[in-house]
Amino acid sequence: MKIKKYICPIILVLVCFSSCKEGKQHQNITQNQETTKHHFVSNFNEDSAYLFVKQQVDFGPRVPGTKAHEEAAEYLLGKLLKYADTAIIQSFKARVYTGEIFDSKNIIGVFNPTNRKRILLCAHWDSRPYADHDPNPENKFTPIDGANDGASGVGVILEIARQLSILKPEIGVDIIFFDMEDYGTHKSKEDETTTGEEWALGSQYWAKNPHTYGYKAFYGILLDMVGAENPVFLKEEYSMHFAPHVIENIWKTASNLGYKKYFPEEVGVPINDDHFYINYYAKIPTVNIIHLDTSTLNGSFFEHWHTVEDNISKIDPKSLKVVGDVVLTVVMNE
Ligand code: AHN
Ligand code: ZN
Repeated sequence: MKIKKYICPIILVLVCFSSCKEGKQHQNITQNQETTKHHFVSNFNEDSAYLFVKQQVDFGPRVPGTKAHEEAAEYLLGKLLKYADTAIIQSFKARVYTGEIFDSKNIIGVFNPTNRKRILLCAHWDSRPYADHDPNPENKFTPIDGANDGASGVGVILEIARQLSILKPEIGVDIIFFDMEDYGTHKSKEDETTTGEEWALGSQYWAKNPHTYGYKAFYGILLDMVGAENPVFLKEEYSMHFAPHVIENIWKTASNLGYKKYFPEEVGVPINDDHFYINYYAKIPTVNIIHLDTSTLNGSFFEHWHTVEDNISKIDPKSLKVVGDVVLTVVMNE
């Protein structure tokens, strides 16, 4: 009896091994083809993405006109030169709401420059010069680290760039790190002349003067504040207006990956952010993946938005992984 018990499964395995060998091999090939086409498995590394966020924050607040801003630009260009096929800096002068003019830099990396099918991935790399939403009045003119507001999106995209340098897909991918997103009017200085166009100066410049003449992409994805603990990404309203098909693709991918809790089927408020100008001037359908949790106290953005608390301690590698997996999978499934 004892012997029978052991022999039976072995015989079964042997019989199956010889008789099903051909069929099984065939099945494997079909599965592999499907794997590369529709079931890409993301190896996005959250520790690597976290390090990319920390390295930016370690320069200090990346406020235009400061040494930290200059050093961070060098760092970001170096990373894109390493991972992409080419990388360039688009220099421009930006006039902010105070009338001051700053030398500014959009930092751009290009994968597969000759492919006409392209996707644009972007985030802003500057950090806000003032914590004007800080509850402590003493902090209201203190520059912020912008670990979440700025560095998180850039960190996720740098890790995607590193993954693409390994995966080498055929699709064209352009990465743009926009400067001068966050130099908008200080809360205490808003008046009837404030329009909202004081923000997102880097994307406004690029959308009117793209780095290549007549630049087009199939669609764009902007990341903004993607690194806080337990983020909720609602379907931001401008994104729904300009690029509903991109939203549906991203939210479906997130659901397939088991990330529905972070990407619920819910529409959020419109946000005046870089993607608006890419849609409006460059006419590239672009969505904003932005932490918009209507259940939080301050209405929509993440809790420590434009406060001195937006530092590295608020970054959760798990959140970087969620967003990185989703965006990398969307790109690789194209
Ligand atoms: C305003 O609320 C004016 N802009 C939101 C865009 C933004 C600022 N994202 C990060 N910082
Ligand atoms: Zn901001």
